[in-house]
Amino acid sequence: MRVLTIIPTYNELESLPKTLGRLRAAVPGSDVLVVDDNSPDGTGQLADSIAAEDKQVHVLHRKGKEGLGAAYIAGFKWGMAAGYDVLVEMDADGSHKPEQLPLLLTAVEEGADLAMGSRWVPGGSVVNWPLYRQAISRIGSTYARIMLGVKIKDVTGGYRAFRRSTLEALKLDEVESVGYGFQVDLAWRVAKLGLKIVECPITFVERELGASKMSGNIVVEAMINVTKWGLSSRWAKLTGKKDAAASRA
Ligand SMILES: Nc1nc2c(ncn2[C@@H]2O[C@H](COP(=O)(O)OP(=O)(O)O)[C@@H](O)[C@H]2O)c(=O)[nH]1
Ligand SMILES: [Mg+2]
Repeated sequence: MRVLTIIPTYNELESLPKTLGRLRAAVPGSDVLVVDDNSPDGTGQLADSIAAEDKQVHVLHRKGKEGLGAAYIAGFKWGMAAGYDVLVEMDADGSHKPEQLPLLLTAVEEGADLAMGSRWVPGGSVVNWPLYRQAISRIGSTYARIMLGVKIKDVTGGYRAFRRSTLEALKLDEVESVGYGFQVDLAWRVAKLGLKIVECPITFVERELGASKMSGNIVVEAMINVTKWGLSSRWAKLTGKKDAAASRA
């Protein structure tokens, strides 16, 4: 299996080299694509200098900050065009331990169409994560689970390994959500296709360096979208009509 780990970056100058070093040591077989949104702090240039020394590291430069979702979609397209079999999502800030990537890759090897790192299954945990962030994550995941009828425990999590065929089955160009909404959107689309999703327990460690790009707007957008998708798919079931929101998948 040819594996590409995609790392989106926005102002991750301090974290990126550490995360890259750990990833290359933990899973030397995985190539890496850094997707930088023209970070003002020079993360993109730093990534270029690392890529110049390491043939397995690549950098995709984007014009400006367009959000996590847009960065991942550009990264997925790049990876699919380059022929990778598995495409991994990983944060730059060290929250997703590179040392736990083999758990996700093994799940895909054993048949998962999407392996998701999960904080909220037995064995999963969070370290140094503020209580309010834990509350947002748990409440958001529970709400999405009920609204959308998916079984996934950690539906906003962003440590994932997609089988290439899974991404090919999704209509990536129709995905517009950002932030957490993007992660929920993708997971829901995979679930609706009836593909095999496996949650693997991970230890999520709060970043030690740099600042979070999470904002209240991102949380509100995710909540509104989950409500819209959930209501629209219920309405479609009740009326027997095709679900406009659901049929996007
Ligand atoms: N390219 C790109 N990366 C982003 C953007 N927003 C966030 N990221 C990256 O996405 C990852 C997760 O963001 P982070 O701020 O750690 O969110 P948190 O963990 O929820 O607090 C990090 O690697 C960020 O640098 C964006 O607009 N563009
Ligand atoms: Mg983070």
